[in-house]
Amino acid sequence: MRLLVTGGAGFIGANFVHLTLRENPDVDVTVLDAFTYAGSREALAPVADRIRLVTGDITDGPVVDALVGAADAVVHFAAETHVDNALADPAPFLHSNVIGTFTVLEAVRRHGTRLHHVSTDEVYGDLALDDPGRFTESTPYNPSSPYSSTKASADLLVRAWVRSYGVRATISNCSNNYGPYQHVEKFIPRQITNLLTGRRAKLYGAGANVRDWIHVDDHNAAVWRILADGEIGRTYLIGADGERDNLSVLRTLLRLMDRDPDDFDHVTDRAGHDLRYAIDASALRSELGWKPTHTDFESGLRATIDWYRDNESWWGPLKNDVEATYARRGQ
Ligand code: NAD
Ligand code: TDX
Repeated sequence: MRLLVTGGAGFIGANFVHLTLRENPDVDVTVLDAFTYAGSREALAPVADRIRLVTGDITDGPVVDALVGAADAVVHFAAETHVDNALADPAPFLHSNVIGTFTVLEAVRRHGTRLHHVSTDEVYGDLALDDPGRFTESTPYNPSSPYSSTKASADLLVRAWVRSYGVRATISNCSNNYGPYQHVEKFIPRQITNLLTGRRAKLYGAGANVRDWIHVDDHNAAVWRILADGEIGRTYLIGADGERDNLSVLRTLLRLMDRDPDDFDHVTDRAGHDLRYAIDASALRSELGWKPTHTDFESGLRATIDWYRDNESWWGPLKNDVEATYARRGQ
């Protein structure tokens, strides 16, 4: 199989490339990535001689057309992904997430190439902290932020291209990922690297917001199940029953890193901060036989801490700029 991976130099995409080459070594992988601030050549360095790496923007029609035409399937990860950045400047999110997905869709329409579109649970908005329910495939879209509204827009474009043009696409909406190569702007790596560099951990507001954590390899294994056996036109929710409030996650990190439980600062809360995400992934489990393997969150966090401790050369050069940006925002 000739597979095109957009955004393959980002956190989830790079882990997807590594997983693919580990488990399906015969797959011929091409990565298309614009190498924004979030793209990393180092993340792909260990497999550089086994993939084709194209530097380019997913809004570049001719480049996307040529690569899609030469592929049997596309897994579309490329996007702007950080909610706080979207609040500060939404324009790149419209560009990459909406126009970029449109460009990919037009190419798969022309070539009849199979597409899997990677999306987020944030398209469903949020749940009340005391709501017993979880998101399902039929939960109405209700995005809150400039990030999630552009991801929702992209999902709706995919659905329309399936219905109107017969594009062979599936969609997955996954909860919060953690693991190696996640950018230090995101919650878990930010706290780990703050502590490793002698800074204090930073919690938005009171830390009562709940996220549903999944290891990146479990997410990517689910993407492979959907790519292989998913029903065209369907949306699959991906989650591993990992709901935790931010304060609990932070306290676990502090304990695992031998810090005092109160060794953190409360900082300015995020505007419009979604309260709670929770995924019901029973369709994926029952229909496609997927189940997560990283079910012990604490040991997943311990491995992630070890990875950041051992890979300061990867994240160190990014850290000061990210923290300077947060400081300007009072976070
Ligand atoms: P990331 O920010 O780490 O990586 C994004 C990658 O896309 C980078 O390599 C970047 O260079 C590339 N990119 C951005 N704009 C591009 C463009 N216009 N053209 C080409 N490449 C471009 O993101 P991530 O956390 O790996 O997320 C990957 C995908 O998974 C996204 O679509 C995101 O919405 C989705 N997702 C993420 C999570 C999560 O917890 N991180 C959860 C659910 C879904
Ligand atoms: O320093 C911080 N302190 C803090 O309390 C940061 C960076 C975040 N937070 C909070 C905000 C959220 O409630 O932690 C939670 C997680 O924050 P992020 O890592 O920014 O993730 P989130 O906003 O939940 O979105 C993530 O999951 C869904 C990804 O960034 C998205 O791309 C994905 O779609």
